Amino acid sequence: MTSPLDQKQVDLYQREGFLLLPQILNAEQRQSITQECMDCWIEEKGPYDPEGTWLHNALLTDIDRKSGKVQTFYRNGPLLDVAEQLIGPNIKGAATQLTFKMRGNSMPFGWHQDNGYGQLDPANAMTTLTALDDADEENGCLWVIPSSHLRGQIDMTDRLTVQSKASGADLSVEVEQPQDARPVIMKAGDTVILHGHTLHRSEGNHSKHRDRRLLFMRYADADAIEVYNQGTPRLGPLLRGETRFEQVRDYQ
Ligand SMILES: O=C(O)CCC(=O)C(=O)O
Repeated sequence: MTSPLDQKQVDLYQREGFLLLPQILNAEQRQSITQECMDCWIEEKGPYDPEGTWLHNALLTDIDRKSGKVQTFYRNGPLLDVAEQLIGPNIKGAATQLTFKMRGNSMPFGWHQDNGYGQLDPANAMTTLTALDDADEENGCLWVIPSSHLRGQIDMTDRLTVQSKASGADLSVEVEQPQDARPVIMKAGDTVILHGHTLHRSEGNHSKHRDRRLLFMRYADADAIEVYNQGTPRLGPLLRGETRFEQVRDYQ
């Protein structure tokens, strides 16, 4: 394995719970992935609908199954080496989705931990969010609370009947010290890596002319189980190393 991150980046990720990686996709790669993602989005959802629900306007799940370019990026792209460096030698893909905030969509997304949705054990899973557009405070960039992952998992047991974000379950939490929060300003093609316990949120997109589209891909330890699903393995493709779960080994 190549080690894409230097020690300073690894230390920063461990200390702050997030890490910005510039230009994981170059302009040409980003444009062609974006085009394919948009084709999938329009086919399934049509254009942004101001009357639509949050779910309708924000998420398209399993995008790796719909876009060949996303699948290649997810299964064989440079973020896999990052996952191996930060998680360990045995890696599976845990989820993909488009998470969009089109111009005019002013709905915020509250503070949450990605491991609050479909909680995994071990919890060292990481989310990668790759910007398909420049993202800043005007068009609804992410905000994070640095080092919030060090406080661990927020207990969601009383909130959970359905585990999946795709179900529209709102698992946002009240946060005591949001003055620590930092905007994650991204150029199109940059990727931010989030630890599964890092609290993050976004504001609405208040730009009249700019969409804010992100490609979400999550990687986990290949033996990670779903805590709220009787400890069954999270299904997803085995991407590196080994797993004790046959269902993951056989997953296509
Ligand atoms: O789309 C957004 O603004 C929020 C995305 C996010 O936090 C997530 O998908 O975990």
